[in-house]
Amino acid sequence: MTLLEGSVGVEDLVLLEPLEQESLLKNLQLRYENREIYTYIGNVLVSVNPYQQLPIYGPEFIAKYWDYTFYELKPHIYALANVSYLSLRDQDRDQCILITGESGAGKTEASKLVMSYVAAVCGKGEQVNSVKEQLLQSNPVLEAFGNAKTIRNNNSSRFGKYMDIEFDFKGSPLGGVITSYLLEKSRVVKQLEGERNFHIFYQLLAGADAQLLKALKLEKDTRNYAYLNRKLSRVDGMDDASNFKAVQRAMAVIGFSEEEIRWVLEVTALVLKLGNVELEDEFQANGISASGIRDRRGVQEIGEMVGLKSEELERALCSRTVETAKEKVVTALSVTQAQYAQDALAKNIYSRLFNWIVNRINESIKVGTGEKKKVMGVLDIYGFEILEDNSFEQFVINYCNEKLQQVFIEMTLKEEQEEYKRENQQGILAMLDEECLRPGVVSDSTFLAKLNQLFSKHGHYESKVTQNAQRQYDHTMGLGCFRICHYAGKAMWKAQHPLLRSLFPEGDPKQASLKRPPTAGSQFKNSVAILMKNLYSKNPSYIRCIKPNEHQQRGQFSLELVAVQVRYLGLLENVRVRRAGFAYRQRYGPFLERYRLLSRSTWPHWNGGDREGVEKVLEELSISSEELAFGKTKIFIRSPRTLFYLEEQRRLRLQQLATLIQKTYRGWR
Ligand code: AD9
Ligand code: MG
Repeated sequence: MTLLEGSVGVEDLVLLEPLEQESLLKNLQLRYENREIYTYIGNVLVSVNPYQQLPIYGPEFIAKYWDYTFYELKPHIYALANVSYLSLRDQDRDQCILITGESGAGKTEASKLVMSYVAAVCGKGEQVNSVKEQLLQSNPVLEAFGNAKTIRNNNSSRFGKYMDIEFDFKGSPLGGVITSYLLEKSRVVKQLEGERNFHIFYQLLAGADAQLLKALKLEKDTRNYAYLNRKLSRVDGMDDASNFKAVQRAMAVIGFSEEEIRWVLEVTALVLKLGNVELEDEFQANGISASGIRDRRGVQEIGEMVGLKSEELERALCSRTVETAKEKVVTALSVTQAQYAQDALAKNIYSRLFNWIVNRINESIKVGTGEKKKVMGVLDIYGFEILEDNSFEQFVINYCNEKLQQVFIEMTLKEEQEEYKRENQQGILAMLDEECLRPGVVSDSTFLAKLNQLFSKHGHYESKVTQNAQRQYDHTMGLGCFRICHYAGKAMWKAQHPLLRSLFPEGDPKQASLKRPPTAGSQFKNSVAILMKNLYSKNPSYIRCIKPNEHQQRGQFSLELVAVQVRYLGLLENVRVRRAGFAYRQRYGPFLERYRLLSRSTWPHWNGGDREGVEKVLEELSISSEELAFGKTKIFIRSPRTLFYLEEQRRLRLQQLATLIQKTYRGWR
């Protein structure tokens, strides 16, 4: 359990010799094959998805990582969570944990591990425990409504999530705020082959008892629903029925009333039933085609369930009202247009339901404004996706990922600079110049320019994807389907159903305005901008997730696939930047604890200060002063070689001590 463990590669990529793309990949592979999925780049955690339950997350591991400092144990997500939590609790610094990686790389699992670690170590007591429980139970609920099986991931997040967990001054959790980003609502009406709709639909059909199904006028068989991919109803290893029970329990724990839970299920059922409404050509007058509803039963059932006149719904689907300041024009829609309106309505209802659920959870977990809070934000977005045909949704997903990459670059660099500044005002920057791997690095902006240069070589990340996506984006913006939604929204507001009605406030004549609502694209851009600002104000920790193979299989490590990710995550550059400064930095206390056995002055007893102790040790080992910088709270070591040397000396010394003890022991006998 050291920084370096020969047989399983280095635990910190900063120590890699030689440092190249190939050795970096090999190191990750070697570790992966030895079930070491975590590796550091300094304080950044690289995590390779194991696709199997590893026995490293139990309470005994939580206890261990709680007791030790960062570099004393093997790399672990708990170590990162621990540092972040302690910095929040003891240094009063707001935190954020940024988790990136492509679809299926393990971001959502990582975010849950962070949350469960923090929940396990922060605060005690009945009140605190119930807050923790509410925060943790938000996960199954949001996953049921916001995750789906995709080709890449059986439990793929189809929305972005940022969660602030708020603590009091002692570090006990008070509550939190969840922000969700643009749900992929097109999935509600259409899925690719091999993919499913959102989990909740299958959970509901599989898990509801006969009575509930009857009340919701649903049939158990997923094949009866046009909006569910008929070829695919089950996912291996996923128990929809028992997950349904878990979701209902979780909602109750969070504080949804029985009535609210029923409303949510009714609106979910409504979406399924809406998809089954069949439209047909009704009449052909003056060469204009118009649509009508083939079988009124479905529409009537929907109407009964949500208290809406079926004519109202029919009108919402089959005609369009365009309002201008002066007049109101009603036009009949062709079948194709009506089907479009039908899908748009279903998508709208579902995505608004999702937002309502997020808001409802927030109501339960929100913290009074009067209290002074410390905050830990956890960001888990949908992963980078490159499909044959990138749609608006892929653009949004990738846009968010790119922004995040930008945050990562800027913040890691800023952090490096600031640590030098904090620790030692002069000297260090000058020392950087000569020997470092990237000479001439003097400011954030030159650093950044250099990195930009490096990144632009990986053309598919920065330029090509962005440009393609931008075209898609502009195209989508031009569609302006809002008017259709607008009218359907009015019809939904007329429903008696309290939840459904509240999802469409624009239907209220008192609220009605002709102002064009902001487009999804501009809303998203704004919310990402707010998010970025929020992240910049916090102390960041990074988890870089890597997907080892395309088959969701344990034990398979595809060098090519990982190489692509290592490249666009910029891991090699990350290690270089880190090494350009000092490879290793550690607070004096823990460093002395580890190495004090190497000096006669500090072993076996040392009564002086930590920093003086460290000086003594390094002096006695004749480590060149060029290799070292003494900061205010930390020792900096320039090259990995020096650290290798220290470690080797320590190993020899431990052996020596062991022999000594054996001899003494024999002597006693
Ligand atoms: V997406 O962008 O939302 O499509 P994620 O979130 O990156 O994606 P996720 O966390 O959902 O991926 O991980 C995918 C699957 O990998 C999980 O459902 C688990 O089966 C598996 N996984 C991920 N991390 C771990 C882990 N630490 N231990 C065991 C894991 N299994
Ligand atoms: Mg996810």
